[in-house]
Amino acid sequence: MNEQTGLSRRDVLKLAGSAVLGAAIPGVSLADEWQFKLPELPYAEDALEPYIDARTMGIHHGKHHAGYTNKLNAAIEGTDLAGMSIEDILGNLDLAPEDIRVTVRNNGGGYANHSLFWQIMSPDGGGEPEGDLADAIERDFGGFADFKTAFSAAAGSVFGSGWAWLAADDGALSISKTPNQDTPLMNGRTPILGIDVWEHAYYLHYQNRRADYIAAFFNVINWQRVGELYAGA
Ligand code: MN3
Repeated sequence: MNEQTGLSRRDVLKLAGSAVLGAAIPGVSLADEWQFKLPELPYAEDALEPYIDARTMGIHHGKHHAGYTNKLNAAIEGTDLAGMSIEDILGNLDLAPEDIRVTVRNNGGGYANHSLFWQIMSPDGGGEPEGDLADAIERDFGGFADFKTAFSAAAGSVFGSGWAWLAADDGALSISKTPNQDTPLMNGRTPILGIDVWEHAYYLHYQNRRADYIAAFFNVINWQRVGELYAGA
C-alpha cells in the first residue's frame, strides 16, 4: 500500500492501464498520438533577458504558442491531416478541407513558426555564424554585415503582424517576410531563422520600438542551431 495515496501497487497498475488516467488529464487521451505537442522552452523564461523579458517569453510560449497548438489540433481532429507532419500540412494546404483551411493555415503556421523560434534563440547566442552557413551568407548577401542590414530591414518593414525569414532552397539562401503566421514552408522553402514581429513578441518591453527589439534579437540568435538547420535543409 502506498502511504500517500492509499493505493496498492496493483491498483496503480490497473489505473495506469485504463483510459481513466488519460481522461482525467484535460487534453490528454490514450489515442492522441497524432496531436501536435507544445514543445518545452529549451531554456528558462528569463534566460534571454535583458534582450527578451521573462514575462513576454512566458505569455508568448505558454499562451500564444499553446493556443496555436490547441486550435490546430482541434481543427484537424478526425480529418486526413491528423497524423501528417506539420511540414507536409503547410506545404500542401490545398489538401486541407476548405472549411478548416484558413484555421489550419493560421494555427499550423503559428505552431511551426514558434517551434522554430525558440530553437534559434539561446542565452549563449549572438555573434556570427561559422562554417558552411557563413560561407553561404558571404556568397548570397556579400557578408554578414550586409545580411544583418537586409534582414533587419525586412523585419522592420513588415506591416502589421508577421515574420521575417532566412530560408534555404537547395542550399541557396533568401530573406523574405510573411504576413500573419505564414511561413516559407508554404512555398517549399525551409526556414532556418525567423523573427516574430507580432507586437505580442516585444510590446511589453519595447512598446512601439520594434527596431530596438530587432537589434536586440541579434544578441540571442543561436547561430549553431541555425547552421544545423542549414546543413539539414
Ligand atoms: Mn508570436
